[in-house]
Amino acid sequence: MAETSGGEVLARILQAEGVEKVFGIIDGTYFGFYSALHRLGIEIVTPRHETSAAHMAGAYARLTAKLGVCMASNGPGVANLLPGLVVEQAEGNRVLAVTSCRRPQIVYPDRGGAYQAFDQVGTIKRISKWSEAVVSFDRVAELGRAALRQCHEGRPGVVHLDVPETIMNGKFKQSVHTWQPHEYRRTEAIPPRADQVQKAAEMLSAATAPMIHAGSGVIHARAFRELKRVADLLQAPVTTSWAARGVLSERSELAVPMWHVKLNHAVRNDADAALILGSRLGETDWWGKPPYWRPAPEQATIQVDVDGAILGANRPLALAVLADIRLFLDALAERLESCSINRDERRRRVQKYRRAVATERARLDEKLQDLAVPMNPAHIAHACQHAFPEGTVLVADGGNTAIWAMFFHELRVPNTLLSTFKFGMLGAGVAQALGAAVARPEQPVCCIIGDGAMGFHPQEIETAVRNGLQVVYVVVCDRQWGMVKMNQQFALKPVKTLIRKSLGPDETIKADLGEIAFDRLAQAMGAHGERVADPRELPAALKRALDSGGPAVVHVDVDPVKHMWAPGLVHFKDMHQEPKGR
Ligand SMILES: Cc1ncc(C[n+]2csc(CCOP(=O)(O)OP(=O)(O)O)c2C)c(N)n1
Ligand SMILES: [Mg+2]
Repeated sequence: MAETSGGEVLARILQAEGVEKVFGIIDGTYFGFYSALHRLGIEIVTPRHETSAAHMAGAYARLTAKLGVCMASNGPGVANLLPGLVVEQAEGNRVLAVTSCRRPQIVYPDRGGAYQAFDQVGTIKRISKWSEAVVSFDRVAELGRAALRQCHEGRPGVVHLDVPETIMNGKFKQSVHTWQPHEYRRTEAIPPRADQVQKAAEMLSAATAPMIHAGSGVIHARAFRELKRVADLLQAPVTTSWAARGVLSERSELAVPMWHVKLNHAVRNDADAALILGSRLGETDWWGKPPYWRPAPEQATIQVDVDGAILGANRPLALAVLADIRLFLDALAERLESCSINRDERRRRVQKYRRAVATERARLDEKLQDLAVPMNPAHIAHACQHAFPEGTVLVADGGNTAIWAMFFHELRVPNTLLSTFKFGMLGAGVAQALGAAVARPEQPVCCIIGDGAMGFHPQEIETAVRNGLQVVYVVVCDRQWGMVKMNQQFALKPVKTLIRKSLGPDETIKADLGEIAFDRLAQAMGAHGERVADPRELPAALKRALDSGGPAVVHVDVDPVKHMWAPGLVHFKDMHQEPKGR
């Protein structure tokens, strides 16, 4: 009988699942696993820090709708993986982490004094959907299947399987039959019940002013076309969670862009019926509460989600639907075709919203007239939008940098935005951009990132070079922790901050950073580097970066005071309080 290793058994399960890429750093303790991946033609994409592997897997999963797989080795490798797992769980990306651990005789339970060992499962259990350890070769396949079942149930997030080195690498005289996914997990999307679709259609047709709020669930369900069809049939305005921006192109008459925060509040208060799709109505959705939303008794709320634990968690519902969002919207559209709906009346209301968007846009765009050097940060996302092809994935990272990017970028194509909207993790964007480039190799990726954020993981520029990933990092350099400095100035001397716009260098606490010449850092790693401070020169610098055909870094010097006064900060501050309404 042929011999096989635990690592090989797992690799075969991943192969049956259609996994094509695994992100992680190699180590002897799971040679049996990654050498089997390699043999089976599954590519191992190797960053320079394990947390990057988690973000690459998460970004890849979100953009492709496939499973994102990362791996890390026992002790330090897993310790480095942890922050990435925390973030990917928060963002709700479908990630499977496979790790090695020391032999079970010394770690389960911990004997004390074992080398490169800590309670990996105990730790990851607290920060993920599911985490288990394999304790004998006989259970590798069964637990591998259990992990994959968990990956595909409920809200997407992180699932973890810990496998001892002795099982990963050991040779066992046992033939293991690999099951096909449909033999051990649900592979069909959950269909909605006809009576619920009917009820939803009645409620939404009868309403005077229905609205739709879309969360990341719409991205995971790939329901972009269906969402557009239902919104058109209902003539309902569509707001989104921050993470789901662009699920309906922001060029659509019905889209309510996230940067017009006051309009989002107005739409949510005007509506007498709300269809909530794949969103938890979390803090960045203002918890679905007044005064940001109309009180629930006056707004019939329908919530659709694949995860029953989310339904009605933050807002009382008129109808709770456990179903796949795409199948639900498809069935709803069929129903709505035969409903009588006063679309003219609704259209008038929506046009009013569109006019409000245009007015606010014109007000914001006044900043683009400012041609002072170093530049006003408003230029950056605006120039990137023009320089990169339509449909380019934008990754936004940093404090005020991400806010500026959100206010000056229009989401025209669904699922082309990545950030850490739920966790605000500085530096995660560096690797998210790499994962995006692996997911969409035919396009460049644009990553607009703060100088503080980029400083967490600049070594990954070399990962882009080595793997031929065309990421253009546009590093916004104000030489400060801009967002926090602004906050701090108001805490220290609010009146002086308002009058002078900023405090002197000795009046703030540890808010300034030294300079890193990111263009030269890029060149040192074999990437293209540019540096620009004049807004008139930014388009040409971006074009040269793109024309280089490979990874590039554009170091952009911005006016540090203007940069601190990012738009919309007051809303961001408000959001940190519990809404007053009930
Ligand atoms: C990993 C991490 N550490 C700390 C913070 C707290 N924090 C939020 S914004 C910010 C400053 C960001 O500086 P930078 O990336 O340069 O962006 P800027 O605000 O200057 O545009 C900090 C420290 C965080 N969000 N993430
Ligand atoms: Mg900064």
